Amino acid sequence: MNNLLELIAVCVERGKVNAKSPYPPDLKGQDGVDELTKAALAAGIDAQNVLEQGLIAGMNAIGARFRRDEVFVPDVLMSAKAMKTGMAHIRPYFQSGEVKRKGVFIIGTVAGDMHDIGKNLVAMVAEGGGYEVVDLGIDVATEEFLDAVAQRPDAVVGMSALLTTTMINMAASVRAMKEKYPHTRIMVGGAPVTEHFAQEIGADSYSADPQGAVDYLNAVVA
Ligand code: B1M
Repeated sequence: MNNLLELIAVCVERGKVNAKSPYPPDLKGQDGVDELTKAALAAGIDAQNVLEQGLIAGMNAIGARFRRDEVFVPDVLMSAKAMKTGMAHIRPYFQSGEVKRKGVFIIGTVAGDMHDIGKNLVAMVAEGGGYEVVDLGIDVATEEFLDAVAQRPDAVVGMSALLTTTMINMAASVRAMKEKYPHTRIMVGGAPVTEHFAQEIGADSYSADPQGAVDYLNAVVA
């Protein structure tokens, strides 16, 4: 049984979606996350364990390797695709309440900024880390962040900025959020953002990469 969970984790880490998928070449013809997740559930393995010890373990592994520059953006995208295939089998268990997510993470790229590749990676790795992700997209106005928190008051908020010009908008959004919802935790990131800047604008945390974002979520939510 544990062997199945380990296989799921390896397939998520390697981006092996299903048996038909030719990627990665050395796993061609072998079952992927799709078949293995189905098999694990059919074998009666607890869905929460399939999620945590299989799918999330695999995403954590790829997130850590990405942080160490051992793999690149396309590798993480393939892992996220594989993870999604497995999540489709777990979804009914979320709906029945049998499987729980760790918490809610609202994320968006700040106003005026259209860059979303990094933000999407953070969202995928956070989802892979066991969080429900509310992705507000790009060019997110302060009001949209505030509205999202009004609907999900327990959420942690993530803001991404890729332009030095939109870092100013990030500062404004953080300020407004802290005025209206002082207890809401805010994490910021994006290429020009620094730890120093995060502190200066009153954000609770800065993360340089997706795994750092998940580490922060685990520290404050779990
Ligand atoms: Co733009 N762009 N761009 N661009 N673009 C940059 C950012 C730039 C550095 C290029 C350059 O000049 N060398 C420059 C910014 C300069 C500056 O601000 N000082 C720039 C510019 C100027 C512009 C335009 C103004 C260009 C123009 O029109 N004249 C324009 C702005 C549009 C707008 O947003 N209003 C523009 C447009 C675009 C495209 C649309 C063409 C495209 C975006 C496509 C898309 O995102 N869908 C684009 C791209 C692709 C880039 C570069 C080449 C790559 C960005 C990227 O996706 N990196 C970029 C140059 C570069 O970085 N080499 C550039 C890969 C991604 C995985 O990394 O986003 O840093 P990153 O995310 C990382 C971390 O930062 C972190 O995790 C991710 C994974 O490690 N992270 C977080 C990100 N968000 C996080 C949030 C967190 C935690 C971690 O917690 C919440």
